[in-house]
Amino acid sequence: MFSRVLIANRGEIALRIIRACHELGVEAVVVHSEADRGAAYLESADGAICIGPAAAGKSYLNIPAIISAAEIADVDAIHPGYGFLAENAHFAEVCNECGITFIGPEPASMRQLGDKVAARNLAKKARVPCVPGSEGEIKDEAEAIKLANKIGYPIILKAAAGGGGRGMRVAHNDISLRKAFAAAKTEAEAAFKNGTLYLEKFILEPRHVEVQVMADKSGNAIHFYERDCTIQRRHQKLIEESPCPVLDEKTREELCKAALRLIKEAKYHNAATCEFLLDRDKNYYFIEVNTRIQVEHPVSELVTGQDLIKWQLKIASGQTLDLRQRDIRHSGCAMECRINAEDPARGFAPNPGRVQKFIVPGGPGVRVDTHMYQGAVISPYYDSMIAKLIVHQPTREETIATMKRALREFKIEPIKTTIPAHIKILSHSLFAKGTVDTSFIERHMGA
Ligand code: MV4
Repeated sequence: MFSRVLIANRGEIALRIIRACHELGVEAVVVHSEADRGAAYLESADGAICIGPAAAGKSYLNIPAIISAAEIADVDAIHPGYGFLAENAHFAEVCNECGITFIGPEPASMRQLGDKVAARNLAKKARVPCVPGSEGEIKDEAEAIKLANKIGYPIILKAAAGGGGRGMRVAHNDISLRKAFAAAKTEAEAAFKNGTLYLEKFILEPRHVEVQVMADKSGNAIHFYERDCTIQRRHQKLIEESPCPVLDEKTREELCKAALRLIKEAKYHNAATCEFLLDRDKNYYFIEVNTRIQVEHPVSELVTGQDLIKWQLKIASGQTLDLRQRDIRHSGCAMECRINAEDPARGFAPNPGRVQKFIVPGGPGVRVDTHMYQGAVISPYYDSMIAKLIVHQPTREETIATMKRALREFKIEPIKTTIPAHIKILSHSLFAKGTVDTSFIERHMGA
């Protein structure tokens, strides 16, 4: 195991990684920006190094500054958390070249899966169902129109370098496809410096279901079941849960095994999430792989009793995943509500400022992952997520009841948060039935 790890992240995930390090007897040094100077979570670390100004480009995305901090702190490894540099293959490469282990996959795996066209081809090779669509890149409008007429409208154009909903365009006929193609290409070139597009049939009213996977360097790969992340707003997940409330046992097992085939085909190591769309007939289609630990990983930790961050550290240090798939049992239901400092009355605009009151819920079945406290200042420079409220209970009904109770216990003032929105969603009969799709927020949560 490593002696000392540098955490190239901030906030709740930095604290989550510090805790995992300490449970493994590893020292944790954390980098921070000028805006995060004095933050409480830094006190839990064994060292804190300021790497630059508040703007992420000058601090949390500043590779030379982070590598310098790693050299000064004399760490063995760097954990990138999620966001920032977590899926930056160049950063992983620089770490490895400096003799510092990047806690995550090899740069080549990250590059391959970061290219959604390559990931799709890999999935097909592993006999993982993909959405009907193009074989590879769609070069021009004529090719797009030809294929769209073959598979049938509506279709969706996606950027090969995209993901998470950026650079996507839906088209319902030849005319809208021409416009969509030009717009998607321009957007992809501007956002990713890569205008490569591919085409898929547009799945109507899908659910978003993802499988948590972990693979070691000796060829062992294990899944930690699925998470349903259907409750989203503008591609921002709001609520995640496990199990997916509409999956039957047989489809669940098939889906999880498909994810494992893909990860093995990619010769992938460390934590990954395979994303799928689930249509109304319960068909699942692979869409993309995330090569990082995700925000919602605690949901899978609670239903399996495993510590995924500790597994990341163990695998990166060369240890084997000495677990058998049958040892990973799924128990009960877990759900996570993302508490964001946003004002629902202002279209969920970020709502930074000083937290005067911060009363955290607790009691049976409740986990709160946060770096916030009374008197803390929420910076306008970073993501607005300030806490994750995660509940685990035997049944979905009990989980929802505990979550509502915990949401009401959670007092954050005077900052506006997503807590009232969560109470509203959890009180909706469609959510209780579990028969929502990805348009739920837009359709049922208006004003
Ligand atoms: C799709 C789709 C329908 N058909 N692909 C959005 C995020 C990105 N990971 C993939 N996304 C979608 N891809 C096909 N072929 C619909 C979405 C989508 C969506 C997916 C999951 C959760 C919320 C969503 C909201 C809008 C669109």
